[in-house]
Amino acid sequence: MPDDGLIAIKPEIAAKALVTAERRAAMAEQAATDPDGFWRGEMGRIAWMREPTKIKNTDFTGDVSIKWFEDGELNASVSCLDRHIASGRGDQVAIIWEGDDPASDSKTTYAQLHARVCQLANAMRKLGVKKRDRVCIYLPMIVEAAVAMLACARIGAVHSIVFGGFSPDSLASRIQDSECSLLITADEGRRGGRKVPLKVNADEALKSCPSVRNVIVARNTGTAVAMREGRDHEWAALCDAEPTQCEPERMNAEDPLFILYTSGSTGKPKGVLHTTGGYMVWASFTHELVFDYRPGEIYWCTADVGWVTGHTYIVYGPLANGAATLMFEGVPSWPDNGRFWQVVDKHQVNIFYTAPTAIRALMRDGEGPVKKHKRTSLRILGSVGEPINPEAWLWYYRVVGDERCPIVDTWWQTETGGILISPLPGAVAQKPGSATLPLPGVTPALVDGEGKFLEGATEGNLVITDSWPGQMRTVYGDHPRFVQTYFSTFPGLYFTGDGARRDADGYWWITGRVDDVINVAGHRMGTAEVESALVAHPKVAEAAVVGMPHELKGQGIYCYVTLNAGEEPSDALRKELVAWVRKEIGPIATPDAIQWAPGLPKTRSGKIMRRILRKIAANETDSLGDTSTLADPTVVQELVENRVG
Ligand code: 6R9
Repeated sequence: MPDDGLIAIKPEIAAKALVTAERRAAMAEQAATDPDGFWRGEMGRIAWMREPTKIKNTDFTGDVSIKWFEDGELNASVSCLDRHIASGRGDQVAIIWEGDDPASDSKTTYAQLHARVCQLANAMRKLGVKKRDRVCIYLPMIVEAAVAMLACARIGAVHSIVFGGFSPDSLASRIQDSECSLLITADEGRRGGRKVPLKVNADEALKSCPSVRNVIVARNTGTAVAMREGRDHEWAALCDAEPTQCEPERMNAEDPLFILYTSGSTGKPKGVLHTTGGYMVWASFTHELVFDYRPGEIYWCTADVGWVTGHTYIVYGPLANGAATLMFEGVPSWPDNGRFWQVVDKHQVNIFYTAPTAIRALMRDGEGPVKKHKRTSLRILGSVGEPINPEAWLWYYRVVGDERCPIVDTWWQTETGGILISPLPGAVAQKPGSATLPLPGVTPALVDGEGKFLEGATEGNLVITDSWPGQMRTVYGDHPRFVQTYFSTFPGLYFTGDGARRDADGYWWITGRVDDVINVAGHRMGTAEVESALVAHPKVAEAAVVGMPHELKGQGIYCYVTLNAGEEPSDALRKELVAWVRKEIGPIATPDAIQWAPGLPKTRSGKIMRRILRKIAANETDSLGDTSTLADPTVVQELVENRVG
């Protein structure tokens, strides 16, 4: 089959699909011609305390202002909990938790989850946490993570989750940026049989975080950890005696729900801010449509709640839709590489959503570990985080899904709040490697370097021409940076930072970032962050970091390092620098290659020419292009000769 070959919509899926091709077309048409009418029709998917009368009020020009449902009032936790209980679904399972250790699991019903959320919310109020206060969550993949998110939402506090794999420094800078007053963490996390010292990391981070007045510590592994008197509280001791009811805060639709830090091409990670009404509508809408979700189905997204995928598609989307959402603490390869499929059978998972990097890693081990498990419960398979290469797509489709399950390749970003481009299982024929078509209400376009719209089958910069309810509203504390980052490259358009191709059928193929952001195993990283970690080392004078093709991770981290005068390159120093970056940022930023660079290719104005460095890292040294504008073209030859790998 050619890469572009269509895989037809499955008749058995289409016959029962929530959204058929005709319905999708009608929705897209209405969303385009009458957005207010369309979204007024969709907003009822969440619970409002006061129904909005104003729907869309957005402007991508000037100061950029994005408001949806602006006079509506609601509480996100009510949409995820109370109303399901009110409609008699309190005893239904909300969260299926599967531990890192295959022998440990648990089920939490909607009623139980509601009670735990209320208890924590009451405890947080007693600690003085108020509406709009920021709360940092640094937790492993345990039920407490969802409880903490929803408890924040309950009292109107803004959560900022920091991935448990981040270092104390990364945690500290995120806490400082949004001046969190409370940190919720655990003694330790577990991953692949190993332990992650969360409380130890948190204590280290808090040395430079004076804003944090209280710390709540969940017991996970039970390891003894230091507890500072007056600041640190045991979760159970704090919550167990609290009432299991808690009055939800009335929030305006545009009040913030959460901040999530993400990497950009320059500077420190940005605090992406999402608000309540539009985000919740988008989370529910996309979760239901893209996964063709039906009440009673078991749904599993393998992401970590530390990433946006975990926010929207483990917690808010599935719980808003009353789903049973599976939370997995472990990794795909432990105790063995059949773990995903063993969990699928054990919990009879119907919808499974993971990342290409996991699929590629499992593909390497062949069909055996997959075929050992039945997987007959599976109905829909999803992919997210990076472009999925057609080989991995086909393997996922044939081996994991037995050619029975449609694959939804979902393109979106932390900034977009939820999925923007993806097939709908019963409405869009698929092409391996293509995210296919935009969801109703989403208007992608391609522009050239000058911002001129490109028509027809072509490739260019991916922009979105108009707002959708789940869009980020600002960069926390820095609105000018929001405008500058997303709306200044192509004025009046939201620039995604991605490149894309549109084929003759109008299908979208995301080609990857066109800026200095790299995507390592589905994790976004700014090359500037790795560079600043490297130059912080006392022996390093200068560093340039680029992405390089990597078989499993999609992209690997390739670092060019210039040492201070008098310092000698050595294998020991190389190892030291790798360990240094891991410590500064976290294990996800582990460099894959370090090349000693006596000089870097710079223009006469001193700009590093990354285009050349990318080519060398990718071993495409016969197509380096024009090097005549370099201040010293000879450095290129030196770098080519001493390429690593
Ligand atoms: C949800 C998430 C966003 C960047 C995005 C793009 C890449 C995500 C993709 C994809 C191709 C897909 N990306 N999904 N590329 N096909 N289906 O991953 O958010 O961590 O902010 O990353 O990831 O490059 O710009 P985030």
